[in-house]
Amino acid sequence: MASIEVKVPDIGDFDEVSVIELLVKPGDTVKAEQSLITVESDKASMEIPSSSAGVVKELKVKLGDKVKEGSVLLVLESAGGAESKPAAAAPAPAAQAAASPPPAAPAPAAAAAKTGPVEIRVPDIGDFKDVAVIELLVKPGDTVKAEQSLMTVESDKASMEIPSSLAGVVKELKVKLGDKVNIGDLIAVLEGAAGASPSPQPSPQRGEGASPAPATAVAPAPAAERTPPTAALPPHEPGTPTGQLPHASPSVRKFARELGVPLEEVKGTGPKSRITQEDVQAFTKAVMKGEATTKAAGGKAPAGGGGGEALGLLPWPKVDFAKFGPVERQDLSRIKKISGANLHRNWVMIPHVTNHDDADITDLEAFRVMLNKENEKSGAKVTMLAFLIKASVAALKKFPQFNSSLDGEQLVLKQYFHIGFAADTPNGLVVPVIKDADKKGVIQISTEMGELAKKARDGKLGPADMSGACFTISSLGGIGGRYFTPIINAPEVAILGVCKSLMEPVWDGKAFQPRLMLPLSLSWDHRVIDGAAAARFNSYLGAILADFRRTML
Ligand code: CAO
Repeated sequence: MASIEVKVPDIGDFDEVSVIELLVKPGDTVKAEQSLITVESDKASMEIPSSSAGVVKELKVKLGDKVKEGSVLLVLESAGGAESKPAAAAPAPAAQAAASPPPAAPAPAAAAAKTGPVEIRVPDIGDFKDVAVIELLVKPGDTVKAEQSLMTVESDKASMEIPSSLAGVVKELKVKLGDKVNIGDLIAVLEGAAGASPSPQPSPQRGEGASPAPATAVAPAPAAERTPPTAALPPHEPGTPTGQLPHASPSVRKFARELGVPLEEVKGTGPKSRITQEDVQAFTKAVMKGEATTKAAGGKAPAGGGGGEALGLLPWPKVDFAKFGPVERQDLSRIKKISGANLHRNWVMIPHVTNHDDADITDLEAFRVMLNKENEKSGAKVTMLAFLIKASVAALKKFPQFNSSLDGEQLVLKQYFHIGFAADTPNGLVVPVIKDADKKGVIQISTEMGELAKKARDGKLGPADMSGACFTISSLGGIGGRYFTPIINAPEVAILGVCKSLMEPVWDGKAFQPRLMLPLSLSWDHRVIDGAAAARFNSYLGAILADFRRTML
């Protein structure tokens, strides 16, 4: 067993590059030529391969580190020992690229650039032949600065942007997406070119600066005036593909980093599923609209009807139901579509907890029946729901955090008491609102509820009828059932579900007594309310329903 240090090979002009991805970890077995890390400059990214096979003993770099030729990347335990050589001694393809002599020189351009149109050509891109144009970063009519990137080219393993050596206006683009280009190929014609960057000096190290050399500018001028091309970043073509780095150009990576977008979560729509700047923008928009969140944010929250793929779940099953028997398809009603999307958001975004309890409404129901008898002639019917609204107002007054909404890191405590009630209509669920329920008696509340419920059934509720609620009651008491888990109607922080009251035997300390018990289900937002407060709220509500005189205390 021999320990060997794997170092950054010759990476051409690049002084310092950032480590943007670690492709191996201690304990991994790597083959010779297998990519170890990905590094990136302003303009290009590339993978650095291992010069030897072995087991990774220790990583000497971490994400964000700056490395340059000769920096130690990791220590390998080499099983073969002697046959392994450090990268510097056995140049990786990158190093080989850097070592190849610059191709025959096109002419210098700077001097001639100020007059007439200027041709911009592909500079020395090392060993790379037939690299594909995967992104055009300018179009005819664009004004470009010297050093501004004109296009991105890509080989199997590296991508790089080709900058312009001159400032000017793009008159004509001579390449299109998917074209294969080589050193010296014409990229574009610039007009009014001026401010040429200093002619890169030919040198064994291929020019200066930490970015690929500017595309060679060639004025249609005598060949003698041409300058030797300078080197682009010499990428490598290691034999073992790793495929771990999202497929995107350095400028798109930089853009994504600036926005904090995790590129590995972005779906590329470019050639070969390449991630474009538009893909990053679309991803950002989706997150802003709440249609997606990053994995780091705890998963996705797709809008109503969103696919489970965004949550990392299996896609929704697609079944041809007609295979199993006759079916009929119906479009969802407008109300169902709207309420569905809202319910979905609320269910996903609010950490719900539901407390169940029972309220003894024996005396209250007797009172209600008596009232209704008294008012038989006038036709004004008092409903249990009206009492529940009044009781809820009393509980909201006692526990003000239930009458609040979250606004960022603040709680908005409301000093008004507007109570929504869920109403079942042929077209779906709606929630009309009884405004200022604290200022109204149960008879008035019952009358208003009857009017609003009729409007709801007739599809005549206006936005004003359905807005401003502080707390909602969903009553299934007229239908049946015992308990359920109502979904909070955001931005409210709690909702009360009510089911059908039943006569039950209740132990009074001496004997079982028949009592009319009303099942209550209170769902609350755990970001705002604690379990103990919820239990107290329910218990207080029950006490009021058992004896309304308590509201006077
Ligand atoms: N226990 C026992 N009986 C009850 C009761 C309860 N908790 N609540 C109501 N009842 C009785 C009423 O007294 C009435 O009986 P009578 O006709 O003998 O007087 C009967 O049930 C029907 O009441 P109702 O439902 O018409 O009236 P309401 O005031 O209770 O409710 C409204 C009005 C609009 C809320 C209701 O019609 C409705 O739409 N409920 C459905 C709400 C809903 O869909 N919630 C689920 C939302 S989540 O999908």
